[in-house]
Formats: sequence, C-alpha cells, structure tokens
Amino acid sequence: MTLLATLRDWLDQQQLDAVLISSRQNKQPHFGFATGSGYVLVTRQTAHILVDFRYYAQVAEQTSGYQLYLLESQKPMAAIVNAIAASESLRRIGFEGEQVSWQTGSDWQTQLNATLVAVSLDALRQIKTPQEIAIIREACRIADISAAHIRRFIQPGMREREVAAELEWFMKQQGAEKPSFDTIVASGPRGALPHGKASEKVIVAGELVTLDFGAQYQGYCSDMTRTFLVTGRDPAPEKMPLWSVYDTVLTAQLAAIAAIRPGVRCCDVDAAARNVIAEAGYGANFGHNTGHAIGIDVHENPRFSPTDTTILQPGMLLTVEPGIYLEGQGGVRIEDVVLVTADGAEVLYTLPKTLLATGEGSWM
Ligand SMILES: [Mn+2]
Repeated sequence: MTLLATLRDWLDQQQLDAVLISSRQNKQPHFGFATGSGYVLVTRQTAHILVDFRYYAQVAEQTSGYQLYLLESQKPMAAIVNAIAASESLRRIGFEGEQVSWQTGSDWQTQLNATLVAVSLDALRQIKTPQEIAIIREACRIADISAAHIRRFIQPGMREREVAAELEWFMKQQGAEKPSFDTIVASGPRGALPHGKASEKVIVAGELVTLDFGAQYQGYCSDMTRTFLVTGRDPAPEKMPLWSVYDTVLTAQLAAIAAIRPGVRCCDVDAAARNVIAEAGYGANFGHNTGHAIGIDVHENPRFSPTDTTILQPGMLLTVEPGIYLEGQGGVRIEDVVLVTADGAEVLYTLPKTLLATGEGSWM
C-alpha cells in the first residue's frame, strides 16, 4: 500500500478528517528529505505540502501527488489549513502531540478552525517498505565495512577521540551523510559506560574497546556495536574475566537473534538475551533494553524490552545489543541490525562477532 493509502486507512481508524504532520521524521517519507520546516496535511481526499522559500523548489522537484503551498509571513500555515478545512469540511484534525511544543499546540488551538486531536504516527513506520529496507541495508553496509576498517586502524596509544574521527571520516568516504549519533568509543574501564562517548583517554594494549556508531544514508540510520581486544601484548591476567563476559554477551546476543521471527512478542526476544546474562550471574550488570527498532530515527518503537508486547512482523528492523558493564573494570556490548523476515531474522552485518583483535596483522 502506498504511503497516502496507509495514512487514509489510519485516518478511518482514528475517525479523523485529516492529519497535520510537522515532525522531521514523519514528514521525511513525504518530502523525500529531512527538514524540521514545513508541514504535510493529508485529508481523506487530498494531500498538501506547505513549505517556505528555502525548500519549495526541492519539494516541487521531488514530490508528486501533493498540492504545494508557499509559506509566507502574510500566508502562514493556519491560513492555508483553514482554507483547506473550509473547502473540504474538515472537523477533526490530528496533530503530533508528542512532537509539538505546548506553546505551538496552544497557538494552533486558537488559530485553526477545527478540533485538534493529539495522535502519534510512529506506529505507521514500524514495518518498512522494500525501498526503505534497501536504503537501510546500504546504511548498514557502510557501518559494516567501517567497522572492519577501524578494527585494523586502532593501535595502542591512540586517543578514543582520534579513533572516532577516523571512523566518522571513513563512513563519509563510503557514502554516509553523517554519523547517526555521537560515536561511542569506550576503552578499558570506560567500557563500563554504556554510552561512553569518545574521550581524550588513550587506548592501552590489552584493553577491550567498545565502538558503537552508525551511518545515516538517504535519511535512514544504521547502528552497530563491536567490542575488540586491543593488541600490542597479551592481555593482562586481571583482564581475563572479561573474556568470559564477552562469551556471555555473544551467547545472549545470538539467543535473542534466534528468538526473532514473526508472531513473537518483543519482550520474549528481550528475555532470551536477558536470561543468558542473568544465568551467568550478570543480571544486575545489564541495565538497558536488548534492542530497539531503527529507521529514520536511530531509536524507534517497538523495543526489545521486558515490557514491550508488540508482536514482530515481517519488514520490521530492530537492533539486538545486549551488554554487560562492570564498574571500574570495563564492559562488552555487541550489536547487530536485524530484519524480521517471513520465517525468521536476517542480520544485516557480516563482520564476525567472535572476539577480534585490533591492528593489521592481528593474531585472532
Ligand atoms: Mn542501538
């Protein structure tokens, strides 16, 4: 079904006459590019895009099937929407309550001649179209080859920040528009920080280093985590316990992937990973969800969490990223992006998940 047909089915279900879309992420499929500016208004019969001068030409070139309006100070959104509402007798208009500020929502309530209903459109993005899946595959391919590159690049003595810079530069060379989020490089004890953004810390031989990063490609995100062993000398004996931690995280990650197929609840996939980690005695050291859906946003719904009962369907894309974090010692996380297929799951990365050493001539 097309984007507009899907939206109109949803309007029926919600008993709405129209929906006013204002968020960057929900406008993107209509505009064909990402911007915080402008609006999409979809009614039962017609579809409209309202943009200012900066975007008008690009929208005119990239879209079809929408009536276009130029937003100007004398012709603001409310005037245009009120004219459409009058001509089509629109009474109930949905708007993105979670995405609009209180101030904006209050203004709209006084300016728009319709009953405004706060809605969320995010569920409509859960099942990706074949075209979206193809784009995300490319975003994942960029992350995958960048992970292979950065593994060879990392040497003891480098700063985490230098590694992040090389990784982000390389992703752009491969076609990424930008990183999907601030690159995480967490080495040694900093590995205990699940979101340890790259710092000035020098990477030391024998440490583990966790890299969590992603590429944005054509407005869609990838998200990937690998934990490597920094070479230079054999790991110190006191680091050895993390080897079994690594094994536990990998076993948990594979168990979650094995649990993914249509009809399964998200919370059951979370449990598959969480049980492995709990049985190994690290339940308290895994304090986040097992994964999240991904697409236009890095973090979308549903989640592989203990409480999300969403049923998996083909075409959903989610991450699987269990981790174990030991304060003062370090941590391990391994993350893939997984496509829910007709009968199971497809991992979109190829880099091996066995513990790999850094450096060109690595011995593992
Ligand atoms: Mn993630």
